[in-house]
Amino acid sequence: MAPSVASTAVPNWQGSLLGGGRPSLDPDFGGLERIPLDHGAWVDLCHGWLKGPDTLFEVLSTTLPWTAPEMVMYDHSIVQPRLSAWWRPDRDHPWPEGVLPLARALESRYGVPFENFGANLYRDGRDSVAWHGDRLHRDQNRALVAVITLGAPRTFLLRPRGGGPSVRLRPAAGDLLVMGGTCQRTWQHSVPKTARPVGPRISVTLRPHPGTPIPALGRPGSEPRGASFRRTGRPGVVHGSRSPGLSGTSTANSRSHSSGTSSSTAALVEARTTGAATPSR
Ligand SMILES: O=C(O)CCC(=O)C(=O)O
Repeated sequence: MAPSVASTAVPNWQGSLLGGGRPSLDPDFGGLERIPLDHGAWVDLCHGWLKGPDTLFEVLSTTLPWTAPEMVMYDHSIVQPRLSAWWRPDRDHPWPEGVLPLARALESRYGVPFENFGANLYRDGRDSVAWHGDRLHRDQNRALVAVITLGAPRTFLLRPRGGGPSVRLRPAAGDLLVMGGTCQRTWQHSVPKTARPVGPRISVTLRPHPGTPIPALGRPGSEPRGASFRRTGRPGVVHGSRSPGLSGTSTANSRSHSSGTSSSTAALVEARTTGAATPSR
């Protein structure tokens, strides 16, 4: 593991006109679209789920213990072309400021605790992540991986593991993307490099702990709790065909996290309307 990298290593960061202010999330996941993929995989997209994403960007970029881990490629190791920080929060390793309310809101919607925190910092267009499915979740029939984008938009690609047309998404600051069903097993995703000038992007990733049973989201007639649920076959840009329709269900519950947090954490991100995203402890 490479040593920690100075968190001030975020070049060219400029917030947007509308991205500042106190972060608040939409507990109703308004406008959420489900993109059904082949082989039992799907992606949920909720544009503008988090208001004030620039404020959270500033907090996380300056407080997380960023590292540039090495990864083994064939017979040699290379430094990962992005910075990362991840852990499973507990009393000794608390949630980063502002992140627990996001995990709680996801738990409320998807019916399973999102206990593992990760973040990736793409400093500019040279940073990227290659095609992959999450290793820890590949053995599970179903998995959930939530990605919240802060900072600059970057292209996010998905392709079937066995080959086939790819799906191109472009999540922007405040957008929520959730990969579900068999997505980690039957599909791969990547954030490719770009030669265009782009500002830095942070992806906050939240996942249930590996091995946690995941409810079968998507049976017809029983949809996730408390939100409109627009079905679509058309993400921003699509290459190739996709399977129509949607199937599945969600059983929401209100299990609380056992992990610790600080009062400022809950204070930084708040539900935009009262109630649903309030921690249920
Ligand atoms: O940064 C992203 O949007 C993708 C993150 C990801 O794929 C990962 O960390 O496994």
